[in-house]
Amino acid sequence: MPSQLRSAPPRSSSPAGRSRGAGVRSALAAAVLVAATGVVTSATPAAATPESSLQQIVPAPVEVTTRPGTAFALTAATEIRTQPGSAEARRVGEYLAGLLRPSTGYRLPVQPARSPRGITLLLTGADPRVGEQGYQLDVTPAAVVLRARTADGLFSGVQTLRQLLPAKVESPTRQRGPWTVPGGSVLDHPRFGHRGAMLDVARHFFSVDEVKRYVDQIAAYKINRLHLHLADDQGWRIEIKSWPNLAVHGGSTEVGGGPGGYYTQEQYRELVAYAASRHITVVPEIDLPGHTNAALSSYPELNCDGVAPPLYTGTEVGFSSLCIGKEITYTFVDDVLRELAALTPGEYLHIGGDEAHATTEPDYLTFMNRVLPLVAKHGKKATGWHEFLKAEPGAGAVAQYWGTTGAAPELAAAAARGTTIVLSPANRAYLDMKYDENTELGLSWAGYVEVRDAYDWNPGAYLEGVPESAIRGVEAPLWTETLTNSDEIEQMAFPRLLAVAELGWSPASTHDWTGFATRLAAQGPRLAARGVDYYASPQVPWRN
Ligand code: TNX
Repeated sequence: MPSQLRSAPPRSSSPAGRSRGAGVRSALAAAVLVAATGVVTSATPAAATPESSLQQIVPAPVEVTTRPGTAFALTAATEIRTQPGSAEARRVGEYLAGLLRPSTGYRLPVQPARSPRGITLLLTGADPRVGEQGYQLDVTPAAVVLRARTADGLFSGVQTLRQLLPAKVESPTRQRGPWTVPGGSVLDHPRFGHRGAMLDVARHFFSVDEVKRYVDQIAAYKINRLHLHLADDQGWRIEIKSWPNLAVHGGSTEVGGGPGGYYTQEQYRELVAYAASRHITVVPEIDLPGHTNAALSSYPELNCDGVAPPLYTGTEVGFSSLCIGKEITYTFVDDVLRELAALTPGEYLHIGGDEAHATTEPDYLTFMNRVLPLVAKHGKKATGWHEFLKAEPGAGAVAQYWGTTGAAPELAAAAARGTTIVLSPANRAYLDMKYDENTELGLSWAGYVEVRDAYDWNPGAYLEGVPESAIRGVEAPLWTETLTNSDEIEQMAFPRLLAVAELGWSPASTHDWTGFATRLAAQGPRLAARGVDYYASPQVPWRN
């Protein structure tokens, strides 16, 4: 271990009032470091010694081969070449160029590949082991060649490639080179198909631009699902044309009484398209039948007593329920799901189902048994918080586990029926839990979640009696009772999101806390260069 490793976090240079996160933007200047792994030891004749290493990638790849002493140099003359005839590959090439142009200042023209020179993105010739989402990356002094079977795979490979360039490549402003990529190869593919992040835009509303910013950051770590929690007691955030008051009234406030807001259908489509351009599928959630005060406040007829409650700006859960016995409830849900399905290209609609403490058990079952077929009627599959398993949704449904023990017999029974599971254990994956007793933001009902807690568990063996084959993947939810802007989102999400991303992507054989912490340290300057004010956990040997 290099002697400059330290166990204390770098001190914050953040403005007053932002002390909670120990912001580390200041670390950037000092962050241009030689890799800790010692792979690259001598300068190459062709290029300067790379600052980055194939051993530092997050999430850890399946197979890495280093070729010490060799490197590729990105220069003003470098071109990006993509699979001839593929618009998708070209778009990934344009995305890569968009990442590299601001800091390098190079033109990096994107054109069809004729020969593998410069940086070449191909949909042919990949090792079959890469599967549908993986990639193969070869870096020689002559070229960087990225191969995959799909554009998803190329996109993931691009995320690896950017980590092989110096950290300052992430800067939004022009930096001085050299821009050297260490020589070697990567063969990579994900452990799980679902690598999710959830953002609660209901407790506090976040603008389209704030959500896009989050999308860009999660995409860098190969997250491929964005679950948007679009409706809760405190706010309804999506325009529904057949029930306009949901957004206009139900979206008009948030926790603490702020102005709230909602996405027009056009804005939501824009968000979905933006996420798709980062190879991320949006999974929209309308939480039902509880967590519905904003809807109940918007339409008196949805209440059993016909009286609309006031809007709610507190943070209690479990006090609201749609009226299970009224037919109009199902007309309402049908309309909402129809409109949402039409706006959402992804396969899944999330119908919530959690913490329905104000709904009796028989009513809950009645409700779910009416609503599950509505999801199917609109051409989608249902996903829900694990409580919805009480209604025994059919094979094809996905349950999202948010418990904290892993002991959940109903999950094992559901898995045996063909239900698959996304894991979001609250004491591991909840990004809104405080890191420790000094964290100002966040909650602590599931305990403190330090970086090591977020990393040190095995999704494949977490749920008692559930085989890894029933696990679709992992998801890190970010609830926003205490969070109001991108800076606060980032302090809670980073660096823990990287832990969950790695659990979702990397083979179990790479799991090692010390190794992860070292690789995470190398991500610090990258996050900082992107302007992400991450929490400098004392568990991570940040280098500065
Ligand atoms: C539980 S876990 C909730 C949310 C809260 C969150 C706060 C789950 C499905 N529901 O309503 O926002 O805790 O951590």
